[in-house]
Amino acid sequence: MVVCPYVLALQQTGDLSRVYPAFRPMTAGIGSSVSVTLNSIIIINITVCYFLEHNFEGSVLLSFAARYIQRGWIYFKHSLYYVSSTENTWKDSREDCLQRGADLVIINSREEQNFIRELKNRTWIGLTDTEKEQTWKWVDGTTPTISFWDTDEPNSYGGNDEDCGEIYFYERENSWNDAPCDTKKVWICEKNL
Ligand SMILES: [Ca+2]
Ligand SMILES: [Ca+2]
Ligand SMILES: [Ca+2]
Repeated sequence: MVVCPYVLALQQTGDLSRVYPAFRPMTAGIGSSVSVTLNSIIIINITVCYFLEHNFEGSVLLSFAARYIQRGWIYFKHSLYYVSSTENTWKDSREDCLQRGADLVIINSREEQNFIRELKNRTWIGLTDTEKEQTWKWVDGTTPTISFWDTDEPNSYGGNDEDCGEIYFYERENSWNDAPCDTKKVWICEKNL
């Protein structure tokens, strides 16, 4: 019998990096192919164990995640994240995410906010008030249940039209800023598993 003790823990915590210490989300921008390969091997092993101990659906989901991780996506708590290597407008950034089968990142919790900050980039997030000024909505049409605006933001700075959300000073937990949508920035896509 194959022993896969971490599968149980995986179910309990849903966090691969806690269950399997060798699994580390990569730091964006560094893009070490060593850690990509290592993470892929680990997640493939977990996939096999999951299949042996549990069910087909679970293992399909994990092998699906493994394919994304091989292409440089980062796993964190039931989502996969892609950090762009170039800069683009908010709209074109979103279009890129949609083409990757994802969308701009939606920040649902403090944990997710802090995970995104650790990627250490000034980035677009999936937040906009294009439809109605000062009514901020995520790209899935929901309004934020928790928000991390920086001091005095959103402010339409200098009377400019600032309708797109970004992570600006990522050193701070409250790091969101509204910025003009046609400026070019790095972006982060999120794909929920
Ligand atoms: Ca999210
Ligand atoms: Ca605005
Ligand atoms: Ca602003």
